[in-house]
Amino acid sequence: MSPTAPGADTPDARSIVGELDRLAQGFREDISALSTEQEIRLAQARYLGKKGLASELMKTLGRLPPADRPAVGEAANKTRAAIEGAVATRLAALADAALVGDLARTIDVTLPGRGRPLGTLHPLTLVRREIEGIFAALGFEIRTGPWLETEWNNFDALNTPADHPARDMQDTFFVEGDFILRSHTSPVQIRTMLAGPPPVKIIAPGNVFRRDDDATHTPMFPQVEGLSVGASVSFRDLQATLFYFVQRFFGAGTEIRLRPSFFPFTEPSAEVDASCFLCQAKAPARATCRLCKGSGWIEIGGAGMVHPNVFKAVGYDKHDVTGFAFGMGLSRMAMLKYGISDLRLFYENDLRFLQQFPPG
Ligand code: 2NL
Repeated sequence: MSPTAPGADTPDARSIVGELDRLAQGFREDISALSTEQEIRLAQARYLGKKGLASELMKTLGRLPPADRPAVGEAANKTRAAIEGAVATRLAALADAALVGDLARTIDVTLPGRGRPLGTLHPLTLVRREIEGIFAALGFEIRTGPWLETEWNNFDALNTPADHPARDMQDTFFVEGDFILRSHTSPVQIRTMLAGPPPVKIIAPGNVFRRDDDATHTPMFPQVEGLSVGASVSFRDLQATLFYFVQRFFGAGTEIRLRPSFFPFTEPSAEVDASCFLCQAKAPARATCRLCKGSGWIEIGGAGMVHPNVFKAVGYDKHDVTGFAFGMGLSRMAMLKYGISDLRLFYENDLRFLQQFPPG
């Protein structure tokens, strides 16, 4: 059979051109219903891809009489161009529609941004920082030390003999090995004096541990102790230091009062009171004051002159130096300052409580 003879499986140019035209028309109809770029690209591949409808049609080209081939080739190019054009038009229309949608959405640029909840500082942290700042202004350096201590640093060096009741198993946490949990921050001062010569002027804030657990005691509590040792540090210096502290912490006009007391590590020793900042210790408010209970004074800590045996323990010569020391509980200071009535609030982490305090 000659290649030009008509027959059932012989393609003819006119019908192929017609097919190509219908292909382009069919494609336009197909994609009018599509709304994503991915769908449109898939449809494009179905028509123009290697195994697409147009390619299948072009495979018959080789069996056409040579004279007919240019016309079919031209029709194929037109179909390809028509399909590609339709894709471009449809994609541009989709992009326009998306932009119109974006522009139509009203944005109120004057609205405030989404807020981020800001954390607050724990009242014990606030009070510790405030106290640190007050003593720093007087030239005290801030020193800290480990919670696990030797009995020597915590007791022996502080003139607290082995048979002293404070060393009892009932009061102190004993830990495996030869360690205890420090019962005050005094070992920080002992370490500082052991590490170098006088003068020493430091405050030691930190957590301490005692075997107590009731409505007014927690087994761990924060404390601040202070120590000033030098060639001629006097009891008057102690008074002046405490006076400056209460003026700044409780307000100008606050007085101090020292009452005789006893600690193994100081001689003489005193309990330290501040005049009541709520009723100003004045009649008639004082009579019904819930804070000082009518006394006009509130206890804030203890103090005294460093005992000679403490100097002996750290290798300082008691003829060269004198010193004062003091200690106070941070929970008590925070309760006084912020009017907190229950010790447990400090350790429950109740946000309704914590969020009442300012951030840093
Ligand atoms: C209180 C009483 C006090 C000290 C702590 C101290 C430290 C050294 C030498 C001498 Cl290294 N004394 N510390 C002195 C007197 C009182 O604390 O009521 N604390 C809450």
